Amino acid sequence: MHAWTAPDLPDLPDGGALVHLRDTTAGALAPTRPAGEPATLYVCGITPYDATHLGHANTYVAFDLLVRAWRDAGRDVRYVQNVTDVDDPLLERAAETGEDWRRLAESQTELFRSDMTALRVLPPDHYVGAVEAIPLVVEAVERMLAEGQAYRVPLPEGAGGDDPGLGDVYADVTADQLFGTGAHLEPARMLEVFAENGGDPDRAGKRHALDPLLWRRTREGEPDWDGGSLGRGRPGWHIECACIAHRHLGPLVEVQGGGRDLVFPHHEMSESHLRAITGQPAPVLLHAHGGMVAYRGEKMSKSLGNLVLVSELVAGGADPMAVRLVLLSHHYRDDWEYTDSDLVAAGERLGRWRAAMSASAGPDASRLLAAVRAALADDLDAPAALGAVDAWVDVALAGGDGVDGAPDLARRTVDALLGVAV
Ligand code: 5CA
Ligand code: ZN
Repeated sequence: MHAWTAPDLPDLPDGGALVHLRDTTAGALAPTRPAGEPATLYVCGITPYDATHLGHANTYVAFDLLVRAWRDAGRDVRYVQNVTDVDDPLLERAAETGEDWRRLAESQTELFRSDMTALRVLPPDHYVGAVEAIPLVVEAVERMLAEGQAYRVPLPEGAGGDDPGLGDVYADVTADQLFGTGAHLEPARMLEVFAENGGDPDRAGKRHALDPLLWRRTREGEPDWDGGSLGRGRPGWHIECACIAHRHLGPLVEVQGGGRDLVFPHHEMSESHLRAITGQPAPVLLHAHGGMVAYRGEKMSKSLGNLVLVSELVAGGADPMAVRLVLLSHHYRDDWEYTDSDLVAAGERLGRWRAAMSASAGPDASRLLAAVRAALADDLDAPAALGAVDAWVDVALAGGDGVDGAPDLARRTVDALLGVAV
């Protein structure tokens, strides 16, 4: 499917530094690869059954900073994002409201595109829907079955359409020696989190309670597709991301990203599937996860309904760049709670930046550029970058240093590196 229109990316002098990210698996800061190596990034996209809320936006703006810092450092970035345009929560929401599931997915994906455009998020190079990826999934699951990494589970009564003999297909987690080494959870905790996040530990006929679904055969009232030797059905969630990442990024995903709610089971499972597909023990170099955004005391989530939508803030008159500044004022890995006063403060900050950067002369901005680059290279420390810009703006508004063109360099710095157009 198509992504969205790319915002302009102004040129900056020289180039940025090597970016370090905190790797969730290692629990430590780790260098990304140097210029010369292709930069491959996979970020888990939305399940389009409700519009973009600030939690989603926080995740995509965080990885947008990574893309910007990498490009500034001269890396050749290949960025892939998926859309989970068929899955249980989407089908359940469509069934509840009586809306056609395809129309729901299309309309919410379109709203996401317009939100990302408003927030000046650079689009992925490949934006791929789960439905589009079905042939890849079928091929991978057929191979996993043939190689003994997956197995069939008999269907409940009435499932399977015309061909109930073929079962659903599950991955065998015990076939992967490295399963569990991503999230480092105790077995009991793995079971709990699995059950809370789309897993089915109690499904009769599975070999292991944690085995994840790869292919779900036809069910009454659910869409299904040709599954070749698997029989008609639809893809599981984790295999979708593994297949899309492998197809578009090749054997090594340098960074796999998403919100922290995806550490387990989603990223544990999808990396395990990637090991099965590639035969490589470490198909993901770094796992990076954003914190959770809350509202009114709880994690912002579609299922709880405590959403602050980007589109509603903008429709209510908020400047999208102020919304972006709200997000950037928190470190991407921190958990935080949105309040309306955050937006007011961000609007005031934006006003000060605009005033300072519209002048023709101001304080030398080359040190500002270096400070913003250094902040981003250090685990995408946007709050530190905003602090450096604020310091420059304070001096500028106080009438300091009349260097011709300095405000223009400051403007290009915040646009290219922070995605804030002033
Ligand atoms: N389609 C899957 C990933 S393959 C999915 O998780 N979709 S989602 O719509 O539920 O979430 C999209 C992205 O937003 C994920 O990276 C998720 O981790 C992140 N996210 C969801 N809720 C929040 C929140 N409250 N705060 C921060 N990030 C969030
Ligand atoms: Zn995913």
